[in-house]
Amino acid sequence: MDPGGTRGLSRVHRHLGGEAKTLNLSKYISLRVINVDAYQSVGIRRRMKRFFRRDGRALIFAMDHGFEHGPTDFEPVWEHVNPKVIIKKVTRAGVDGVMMLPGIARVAADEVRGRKGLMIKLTSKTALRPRDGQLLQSQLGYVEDAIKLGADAIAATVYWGSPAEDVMMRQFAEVANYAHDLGFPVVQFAYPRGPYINEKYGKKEDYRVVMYGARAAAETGADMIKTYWTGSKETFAKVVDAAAGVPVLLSGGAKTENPLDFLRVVSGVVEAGGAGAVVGRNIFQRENPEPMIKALLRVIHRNEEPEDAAKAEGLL
Ligand code: FBP
Repeated sequence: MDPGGTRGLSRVHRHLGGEAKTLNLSKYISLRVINVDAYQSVGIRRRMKRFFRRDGRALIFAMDHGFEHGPTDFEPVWEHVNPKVIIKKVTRAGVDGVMMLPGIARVAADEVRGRKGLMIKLTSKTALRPRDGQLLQSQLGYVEDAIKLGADAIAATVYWGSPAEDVMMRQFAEVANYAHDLGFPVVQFAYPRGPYINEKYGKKEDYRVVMYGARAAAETGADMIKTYWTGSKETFAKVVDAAAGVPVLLSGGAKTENPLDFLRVVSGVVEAGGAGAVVGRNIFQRENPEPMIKALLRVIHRNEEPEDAAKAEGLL
C-alpha cells in the first residue's frame, strides 16, 4: 500500500513519458490540470452509461461471494461456482452489469459480452479471518489491474463505523483519486458496521446509520453507492436524499425463500428514488436465475408492480 497516494501519480507519469524520477510531480501536474479535468469527466460519464440505462437505473450482478463468504454460498446450485457458467446465464438474461474481483475477472470477464458494464472491486476479506479482523476489507489489487482487465468502473468497500474505518477510507480515497484521474467512475460499497453502531442504533440497517454511510460515500467522491435496505421506502428515500445526487443501489442480501419478498424490496428502492440493485445470492442461488432476473428488470426498468412482474415470469 501507498498511503500517500504517490503510486497512482507515478504511474500517470510513467504513461506520460517515463520521466517520473526526474520530474517534480506537483509542478508537472499543475501544468496539466486544467485540461485533464475535462477529459476525466467525459470518461466518467461515458463509463457510467455502460451500467445505467436511459432511465438512470441498473441491475448489476454481484459475484465476489466465493471470496467474501466462501464457495459454500454456491452450494445451493453448485454449477454456479464456475464463474463462466453463471456469468453466461446472467448476461444472456439481460443484467446491465457484472461486479467481480480481479482474479475471477481474469477467468470470466470475457463472458461479460455486449453492452454491459464490468465493475471490478479492489477490496475484500475472507470469512475465515478471526472475528476482530472481519471489520476490515483489505486492498487486493490496484486501479491499473482493473483497467487491464477491462473494467468500466472500480469498486471498493468502506465499513463506516468500523475500528478500521480509517484504513478503508484511505484505500477508497487513493483508489478514487487515481481512477478519477484516468476517467473511471468509482463505486463505494458503503456498509455501516461496527460496535458503536450496535450500541447506539441497535442494527446496521437502521436508516439513520445507512444514510450516514451513504452521505459519507458521497463526501468521499463515490460515483455510485451500494448499501443496505432500510426496511421501508420512506426511510430509503432519506438515504437517497443524503447521497446528494449520487446514484444509490441496493445491496441484495440473503436469498429470500419467496421471490416476491425480494421483488418488493427492489420495488421499494426504485419508488424511493434509488437507482436499482446489485444482486448476488437472490440470483445465483436459484436453479434457473433467468425468471428472477427478468422480473427484476421489469420492476427496475418498467416500474411494474412486483406481483405482476413475478406472475409474468412464472415465479408465482
Ligand atoms: P448479495 O446480493 O448476495 O447480498 O451480494 C451483495 C454483496 O455486497 C456481495 O457483493 C458481497 O459479497 C456480499 O453482499 C456481502 O455480504 P455481507 O453482508 O455478508 O458482508
